[in-house]
Amino acid sequence: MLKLYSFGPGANSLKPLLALYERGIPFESKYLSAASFDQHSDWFKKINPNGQVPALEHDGKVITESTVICEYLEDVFTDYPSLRPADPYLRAQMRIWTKWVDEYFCWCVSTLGWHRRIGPLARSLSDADFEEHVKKIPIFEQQVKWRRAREGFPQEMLDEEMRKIEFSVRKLEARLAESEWLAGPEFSLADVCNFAIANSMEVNYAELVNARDTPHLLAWIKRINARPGAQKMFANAPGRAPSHAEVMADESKAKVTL
Ligand SMILES: N[C@@H](CCC(=O)N[C@@H](CS)C(=O)NCC(=O)O)C(=O)O
Repeated sequence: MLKLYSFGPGANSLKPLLALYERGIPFESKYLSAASFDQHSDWFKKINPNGQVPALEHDGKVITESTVICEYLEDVFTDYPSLRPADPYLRAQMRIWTKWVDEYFCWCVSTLGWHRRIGPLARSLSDADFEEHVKKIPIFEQQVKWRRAREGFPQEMLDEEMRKIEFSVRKLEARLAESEWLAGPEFSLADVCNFAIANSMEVNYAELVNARDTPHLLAWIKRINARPGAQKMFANAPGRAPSHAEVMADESKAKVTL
């Protein structure tokens, strides 16, 4: 039994989703709604006590951390096409890129995402409802992030994160100008994990990611979107998650099919 809990094909959830579709590994997909705070519900915290997606359930065991899940799938499902280069040097390059996403690229994009999306969601709640939700968040740092998003991140923090995003975009563009894929000649987990964060940048950071300034990055995003695995993943994605107001107006929308 292989089951992936995720928010659907975006950010950290996209990494194992795309790896599974690319490799053709059969699995059961369970989508959670961020707008309904499913990740902080008691039933999900029994699966991942951190209250975060993605989480993989395999034969009664739970694996968390998006990049670790991708590596686990490689270690266990060896009969399927691999997204890890066989050559040790190229595999090391792949890991340098996945580590970079997890430790740098993901964080700056995440802060701006929380500022733009989670802030309005958090402010749409009454003080009492907000405090009720925060109590259910298991990671202290995430509680702080929810509070910060609600009250507004300090401008100097947003400026610094934007500087890091610009640096990240330039770094990806430079690498993709010299190589078709990030870790070398083959499509690998390096591409999967960076694509998870970069895919929406043409829309969310159009001033940085566009045909004039980052033609190679844009072509790479389009190449990955055109792959059969990605197409299948997006075709099977859940519809737009209902907004918090919609969930409040109609409780049935808050339910997740489990
Ligand atoms: N390091 C973790 C981060 C997981 C994470 O940040 N998940 C986000 C979605 S991309 C989440 O569940 N956010 C909801 C929350 O923290 O309330 C990973 O790579 O899996």
